[in-house]
Amino acid sequence: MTTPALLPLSGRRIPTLSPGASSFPHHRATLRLSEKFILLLILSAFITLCFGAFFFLPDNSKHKRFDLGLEDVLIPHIDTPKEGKHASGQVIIHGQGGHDEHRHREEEESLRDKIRADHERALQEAKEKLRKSREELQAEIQTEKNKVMEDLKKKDPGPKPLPPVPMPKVVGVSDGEPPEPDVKEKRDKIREMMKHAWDSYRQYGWGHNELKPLAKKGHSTNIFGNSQLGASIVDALDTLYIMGLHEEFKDGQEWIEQNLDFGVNAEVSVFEVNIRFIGGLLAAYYLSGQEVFKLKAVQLAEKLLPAFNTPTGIPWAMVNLKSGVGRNWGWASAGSSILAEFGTLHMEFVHLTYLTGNPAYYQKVMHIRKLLAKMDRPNGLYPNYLNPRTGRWGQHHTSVGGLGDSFYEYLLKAWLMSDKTDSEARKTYDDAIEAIERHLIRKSNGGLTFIGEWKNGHLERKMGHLACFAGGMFALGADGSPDDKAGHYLQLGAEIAHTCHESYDRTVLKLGPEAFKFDSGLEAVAVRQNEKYYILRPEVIETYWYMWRFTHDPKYRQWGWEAAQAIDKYCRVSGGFSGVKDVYSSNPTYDDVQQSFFLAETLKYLYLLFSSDDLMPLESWVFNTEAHPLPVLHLGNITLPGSEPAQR
Ligand code: DMJ
Repeated sequence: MTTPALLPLSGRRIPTLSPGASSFPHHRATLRLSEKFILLLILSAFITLCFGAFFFLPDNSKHKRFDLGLEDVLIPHIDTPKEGKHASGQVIIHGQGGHDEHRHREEEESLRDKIRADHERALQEAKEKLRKSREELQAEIQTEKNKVMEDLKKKDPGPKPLPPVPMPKVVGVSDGEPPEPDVKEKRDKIREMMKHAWDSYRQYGWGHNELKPLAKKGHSTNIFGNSQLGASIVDALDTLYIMGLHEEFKDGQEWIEQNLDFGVNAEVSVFEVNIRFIGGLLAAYYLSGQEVFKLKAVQLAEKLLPAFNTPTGIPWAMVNLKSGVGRNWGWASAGSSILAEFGTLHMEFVHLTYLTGNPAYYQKVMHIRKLLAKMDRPNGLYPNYLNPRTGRWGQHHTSVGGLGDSFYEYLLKAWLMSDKTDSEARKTYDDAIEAIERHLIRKSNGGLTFIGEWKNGHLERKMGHLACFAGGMFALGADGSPDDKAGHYLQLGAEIAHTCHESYDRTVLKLGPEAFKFDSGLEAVAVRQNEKYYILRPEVIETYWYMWRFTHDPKYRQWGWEAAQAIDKYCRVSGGFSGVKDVYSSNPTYDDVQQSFFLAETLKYLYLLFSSDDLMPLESWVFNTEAHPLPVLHLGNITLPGSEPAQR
C-alpha cells in the first residue's frame, strides 16, 4: 500500500523551511525530521485503527457476512487452498461452488451453531442471575472471593511456619457453672448482655473497630489510626470462648482469617494495639489452639518493632503499620513516651518470644526494664513521662490511674506469668508500690482510702476510675509480698474496692464517674462536668472479681450485680450498649460508643464473678491489662531465647 493521497496534504499544510521555495518536491525535501516523524505517527495510527477494527469486531463482522449470505466469507484462519490473506491475519475465502463450497457451508453452519449456543447460554445465565435474591448473589460473590483468596494462598505460601513449642498447661477454659441457681441466673444474664453487644456490633459495625449503638454504624478512634481492623472482634474473642458462645467465636475467627490485614497505612497506638490485638489474639490462640491467631499476632508484632528504633530503645507511642515511622503524642510532656504505654508490653512480648523463638521481643522489653532500673526516681516514684530521645524524665507527675496504671500491673504480672521466677520484676513492683503507698495513698476525712496523683511534689486528692483497678492488683500481689505484708495488701485491696463502690453508690445511676474528689468536704464524687461520664469501663468490676476470688465475701458479687443492672438499665439501647455523659443525671445522654473493652473486660469480669473458681484459675492464667488471659509459662523449666536461665 502506498500513501499518495497523503502527499498533497503534507505539501499543502506543512510550511517550507527555505524561504521562496514553492514546488512540491522541494517542499518534501525541506520537511523537518520531527514533522516527518509526526506524519509517520499519524499514518501508523491510522493503519493500526484499520487493523484494530478487524481484531476487535470479529464476531459482528462474521455475523453480518453470514446473515447476508455473502460469497466472500470472513472466518478465522483455516488452511485452505486459494486463500488470500487479509491484513488482520484472517482469511478471505472466495466463493467457488463445488466441493469447496460445500465444505465452507458446513463450516459456516457449525460456526453459526456455536455462536447461537454461546448466546443462548449467556442469556440463560443472565436470566438465572436476575432471578436470584440479593442474599444469594452476595453469597455467590463471597464464594467467588473466597476462591480467589484460596488460589492466592496456594500461590503464596505465606510466612514461614513457626517452630513447634510445647503448649503451656491450658486448664479451666470452659464451664465454671456455679452451683447456686440464683448465681447461675445472674451469669446467664451477663451472657445475654454479651450476646446483645456482640450481635449489635455484628449487625451494624462488623469489621469496624467499634460500634455506635445509637447511630447503628461503625466507629473508631485515633488509637487505631485510619484503619478498620475489627478491634471489637479481636477484643471479644476470648470472652465469647469462655462464655461458650462458640458460633459467634467461629464467626469472628472467619473474619480474622479472611480480612485482618496489618499492611495498612495507619498510625496506631503501640500500647493499645499490643494490649487489645496481640493480647486478644494470643489469648484466643491459647484457648482455642487455632494457629491462625498465633500467626496474626506474630505478623502484627513485627509491625510494632520499628517503634523501638529510638535513641534509647524506649518505644514511640505511635507507629505507622505500613511505613514503620514512629512518633509521640503531641500532648505528652516534652515529647515524652508514656510510662503506662512503654511499660505495658512485657507479658505479650515474652509470649511472642516463647512462641516464635525470636529473642527480639524479649530483649526489647528487658532493655526497657534495665534502662528504668538505672534511672533516678524522685521520691522513689516513677514519673509518667520519659523522653525517648534523651532518656530523661518529663514532668514529675505520678499516678496509678491513667498514664501510669498498667506499668505497675505488668511488673507484678511478669512475676506471676514467669511462675514466680522473675524475682527482678517482683522486687521492682514491691519497691514501686511501697513508694506509692507512702506518697499517694491517703484516707479521706470520711474514712475512705483513696489513691491520689502526685504532681511536682504536691498530692492532688483526686482518684480516677482507672485507678480502681489497683484494688485487684494489691490483692493479687498480696501473696509473695515482702515482710509478710500479705494481710496488709489484701486489706488495702478491700479498702480501694470499698472506695470505688462508694463512687458508684453516690451517683444517681449507680455507675461510677471518670474521676472523683476527696477535697473540701467532698467524698468520692465528681465535681467537674467533664469528669461525670461513664464509658463502660471495667476497673471497678475487675477489682470486685479479684476480691471475690481471694476472699469469697458475698458483698463483691452483690456490688458486681448492682453495676451489671445499672449498665443494663442505663447503657443498653436497641443497637448495643453506650456510655453515658453524666452519672448524676436521672436523664442522661449517651456518648454513642460501645467500647471494645466493654466486651473484652467489663462483661468478662462480670461473667467470671458469677462463675465458679475453676473457670480460668489464677494459678494457671494471668490476665493482661485488657483482660486477655495468658497462661503461666513455667520458666523454671524453659529458657527463653535471648534470656539467662531463670533464677528462683
Ligand atoms: C483498657 O483498655 C485497659 O484496661 C487499659 O489498661 C486502660 N483502660 C482501658 C479500659 O478502661
